[in-house]
Parts: sequence; structure tokens; C-alpha cells
Amino acid sequence: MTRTIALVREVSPLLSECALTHLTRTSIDSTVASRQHHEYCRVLAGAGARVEWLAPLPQHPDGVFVEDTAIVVDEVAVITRPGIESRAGETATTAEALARYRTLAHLSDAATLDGGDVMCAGRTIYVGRSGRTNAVGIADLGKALAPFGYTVHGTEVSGCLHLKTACTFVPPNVVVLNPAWVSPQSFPALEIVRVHPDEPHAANTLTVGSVTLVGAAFPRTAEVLERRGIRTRLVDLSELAKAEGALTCSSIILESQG
Ligand code: CIR
Repeated sequence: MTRTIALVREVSPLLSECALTHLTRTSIDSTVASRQHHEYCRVLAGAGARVEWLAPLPQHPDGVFVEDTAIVVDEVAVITRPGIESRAGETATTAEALARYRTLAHLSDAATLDGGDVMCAGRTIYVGRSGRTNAVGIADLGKALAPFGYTVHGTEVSGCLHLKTACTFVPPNVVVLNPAWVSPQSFPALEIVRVHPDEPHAANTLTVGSVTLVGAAFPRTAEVLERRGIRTRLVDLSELAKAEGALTCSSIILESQG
């Protein structure tokens, strides 16, 4: 029997010192963020995932955004090299936890890669060429995953932090995207669903089991998805959004035997 695991990490009390690239710093309340994050975990559990807490990193403002620290496919977990220096110390505890579930692979010293730039659609993997992920990171990820039959495609993204700020995959064949940040032509094999024009940040959805989580601030995009036959659930991570985080960033989802 396979079991869905969601790896998460507690919000740091220093969250307000997070890295920011496209947003202006506003006051961020880590207690509110933590409450919303716990509700997110409850929703993940309700969708069938076993929530597993990584070692807390209270000194790391961005530590809650665990997605950026590893790429996990069925055969292997690739530990990343985050594209911003302040986050380099976040990967070790993720690696420690993932070693229980997967063989680990690593990137070379010249690589930078954030998990937020990696969108897996079956064995096709799209990787954003963003401010955080460089060409060596994309090439190294390709080398780590090629033996298992995955193909990695470097994908242009602009105007937002990561590829998955601009688009996310909803199995079996939909990509939800904001065409201002990523071209629909990057995904010739997928069915394109555009975010509602009033909700540019709505493309970061997270599908667990048979439900697709959508940010609570984006009800119109949820409606678009519902009309397309996708079952959605709104989740409020508005405090983490001020830190440029969203739904996928806050967990690593993997399947485990038994
Ligand atoms: C950062 O800039 O690294 C954090 N403040 C936000 C990271 C969000 N992660 C993600 O989208 N995967």
C-alpha cells in the first residue's frame, strides 16, 4: 500500500525577516502565519496525507518553505542548492528526513536550484530559469533524473519568484497558469487553464489525492477550475503570502510504501 507523506516545518518566529524579491516588506505576524500553516496541515491530512514535521529551524526566517529544499520523485530525492545564500542552511534537515524514504542525490557546487522552480508532470519535468535557478542546476537535475526516465525542460519565467508562482500541474493533464509570467506555449502537451485575470497569484495550486487546494484569496480561479471539473478547496495562507510563499512552497509531498 502506498501512503502520501507531507513533510512540513514549523513557521520561524523570525518569518518577518524573510527574503523578498517581488514584494514590498509589510508587517508579518509569525503567530498568525503559524496558525494558518497548522490549518493547511490539517487540510493536507484531510486530503489523505500523513503530515510529518521536519526539525524546526527557528533561526531560518524562510525555513517553512520546505519545497525549495528538495525534489522528490518515486525513485530518488534530489537535495537542492537554494538560489539565495540565506537559505543554504535549510537543506540538511530535509535530507536527513528524506533519507528514510529515498536514495539521495546532490547537485554540483556551481548549481543553484529552488524546488519552487520545479514542476513535475509525470515523467516530464519543467524547471524555471528564474533568479534562483541557474543553467547548471537545471542540467544537474536532468542528469540526476535521466536514469529513471525523466526529461527535464528549462522553462522561461519572468515577473515572479519561481516557475510554480506562475503555474502548477493538476493531474492528469492540466496546467493552471498566469500567461503574464509563463507562456502557455511552454506546455504543448498539457491542457491550459488560465487564472482569473483579477487573481495573478492564483496559479500556485496544490493537488493532494483528489482535491486541488487554491489560495483563499482566489475564489474566481477556484470557480474556473470547478467548472473544468476539478474539485477545489480554498486554504488561507495570506500571512505566508506576504513572505512570497504559497501552497506548494509549504510542504514536500511524496508517496511512500507501507
Ligand atoms: C524566499 O524568497 O525564498 C521566500 N521568502 C519565499 C519562498 C517561497 N517558496 C516557493 O515558492 N517555493
